[in-house]
Amino acid sequence: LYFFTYQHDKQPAEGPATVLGIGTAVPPTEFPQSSYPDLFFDICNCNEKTELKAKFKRICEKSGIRKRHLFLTEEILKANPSICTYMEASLNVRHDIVVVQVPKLAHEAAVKAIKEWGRPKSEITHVVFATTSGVNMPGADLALAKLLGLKPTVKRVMMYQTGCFGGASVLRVAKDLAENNKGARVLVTCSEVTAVTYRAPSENHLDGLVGSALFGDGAACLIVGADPIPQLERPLFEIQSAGETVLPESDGAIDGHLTEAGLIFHLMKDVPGLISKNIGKFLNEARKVANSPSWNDMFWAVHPGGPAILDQIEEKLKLTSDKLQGSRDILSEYGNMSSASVLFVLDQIRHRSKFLGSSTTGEGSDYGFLIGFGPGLTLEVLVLRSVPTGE
Ligand code: WCA
Repeated sequence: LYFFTYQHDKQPAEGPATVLGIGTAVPPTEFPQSSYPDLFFDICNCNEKTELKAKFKRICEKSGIRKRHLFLTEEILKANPSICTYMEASLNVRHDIVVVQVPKLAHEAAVKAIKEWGRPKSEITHVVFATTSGVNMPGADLALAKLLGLKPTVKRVMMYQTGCFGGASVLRVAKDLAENNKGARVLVTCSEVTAVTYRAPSENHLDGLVGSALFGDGAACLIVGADPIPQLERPLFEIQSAGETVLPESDGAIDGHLTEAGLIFHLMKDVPGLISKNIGKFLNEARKVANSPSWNDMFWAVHPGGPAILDQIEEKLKLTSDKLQGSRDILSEYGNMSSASVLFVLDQIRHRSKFLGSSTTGEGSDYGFLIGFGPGLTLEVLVLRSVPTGE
């Protein structure tokens, strides 16, 4: 009977979806950015490409990254040379890695999120999972549910190939699930392992160099539910609204194609310009939900896609330098972890709030944005409300 328990009576919750726990995880091997160009060109047998290596060094120096964590160690790469050979058929090798590692890293993050939430995992009713690191049937959502030992009736949503905006999409979906199903507790996960995008340097793919300098591995997990049980569940943020748009004249600015040689990314140079030029209009609509506080009266969890994007948003919206510090901290310590990044940033903001002795989990602000962007160019924005810290 347990396997077939079916929920007939669907009632909406009373309050908004709230974040009740956050956990993150990264692979153990750290790669300092300062020594990465030597290591990368060595492993890929490309040391004779001196100009390309000098360009890669320039990109690394301007990346805003101190270190990244990657599953692909020198040892694993040496054992799998097809991954390090430009455009060689290698999808099978890459998939063998990510199909196992993506749910494994998600599991590590989920255990931490569930611990913070403090409730038994049998209370999890839904799983929402996004990754751009490989595809599989059944998906990473079921693999995670099995690793955690969730009940077989848990309702799953798997979102493959969203790219970097997936971190906001999972929360938009979780919000609808939590608010439309009384008592729902949604396990929300993004997990990315760059074994699918790792690519040897080539003069024919200069935007690939940018990816090789920026991308990192990581997983983040949040528990989302409405109407927290007093004393037993502690809200960290409320999700007030969620919206999505496609930026004008942005076709092809970021795209990715899954090929025999893995996932090939294309980035136009103008991505930072396209985002900063268009973001204000959409955010102006979104901030009406929060009674239109000024930009600097809000907290900002922005996907750290690259330092130029953060710099240009900061400049365009005249944000004070502390507003994007959470995003810069995560970029510096982990690189661009695609969908997982913005969830790491939200985690960092509540930790910063504690560190700074702020009055709310939003660094002292009541309202804030969580902003994801990626292929499309798609922009996803959530308006969040922080909670008092008691400081
Ligand atoms: C370039 C480019 C370019 C600059 N093409 N050359 C999916 C799965 C995963 O597992 C992980 C991740 C993902 C998905 C991730 C994404 O979707 S990322 C998309 C968002 N990110 C970006 O678009 C990167 C934004 N760019 C930057 O942050 C900076 O431009 C950058 C760190 C790359 C460089 O810093 P800069 O702009 O301050 O410096 P420069 O001097 O303008 O650029 C350094 C070099 O990089 C220049 O070459 P050179 O020879 O003159 O030194 C630029 O031409 C080159 N460059 N962007 C190809 N898109």
